[in-house]
Amino acid sequence: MKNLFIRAAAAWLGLAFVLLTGLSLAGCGKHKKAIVVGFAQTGAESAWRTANTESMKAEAELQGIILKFADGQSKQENQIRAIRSFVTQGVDAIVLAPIVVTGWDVVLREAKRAQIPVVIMDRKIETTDESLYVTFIGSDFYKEGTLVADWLAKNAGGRTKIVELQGEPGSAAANERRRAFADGLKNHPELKLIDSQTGNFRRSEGKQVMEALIKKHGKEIEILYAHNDDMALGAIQAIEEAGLKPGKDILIVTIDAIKEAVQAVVDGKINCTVECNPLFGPKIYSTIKQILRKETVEKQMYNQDELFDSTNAAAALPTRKY
Ligand code: GYE
Repeated sequence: MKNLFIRAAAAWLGLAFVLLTGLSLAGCGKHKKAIVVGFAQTGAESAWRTANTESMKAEAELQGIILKFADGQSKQENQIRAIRSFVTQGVDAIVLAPIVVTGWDVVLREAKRAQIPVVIMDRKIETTDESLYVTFIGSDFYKEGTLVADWLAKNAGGRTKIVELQGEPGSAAANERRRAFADGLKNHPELKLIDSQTGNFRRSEGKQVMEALIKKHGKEIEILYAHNDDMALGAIQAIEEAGLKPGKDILIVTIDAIKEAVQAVVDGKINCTVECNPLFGPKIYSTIKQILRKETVEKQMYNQDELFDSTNAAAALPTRKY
């Protein structure tokens, strides 16, 4: 009797043990530690940027990634401070959208020493040590500038005098879009850049600077090349307020292809906008997961972009996502 009781108790204990370990193992699987990513964003200077931030936040949520988001408010020192704090917090990976190309080596070395992988996104950096980041993911800005110049060469229709609204000085986006356009014009000596000023990728500054350019050059301006849609849309206000017709009196070519700009192409106020897709949160996180699994990834990954003008803007408009 006593024996039987001991055996039954032992059997129960054994069963309980198996159940408990099974449960806790299953629990481990379910509550696998979430990946923590620190993201140093430039700021919120444009519609492109807002769409990019939204893509990074929404996708993190979808994938169960904990995103620590730092808005740099258009200042490099804020971004540097954010990276330092990510290092102190011991995040699993850091994503940096560098506002300017230079000045990152010191802080990136701190991340490297802490063995935190860094993904550079959107804009490139210049560094003497390429091992300070794992990969770059973003658009090919040089190609974008080339597409604009080529489009103009074919469609300027006898117009020759160009003014340029540049993006943030020192940013990869402004540098490359400017350089590619200038290179493109070399093959078309009839096209002439008569002035070039920064509008910092912002709509209000695009308007102000265009006002000043119209005051300075008057009717001489035949073409406007803006490094992004926000500045082009600001400039359109200035052009209309000066009693001129955007898209007709002044041809307008720009970059980003935000929905509002594609609409302006349909309305005939912008003549061409080259896409720069900001919706690459999914690509960023899938790459981070590969890196954390110790897989090798390519050093540069470019997003696919296309061009919109009067031939395809109307068809594209309903499915534009940003
Ligand atoms: O074109 C502009 C934004 O770096 C690609 O920055 C980005 C640029 C984009 O403010 O609208």
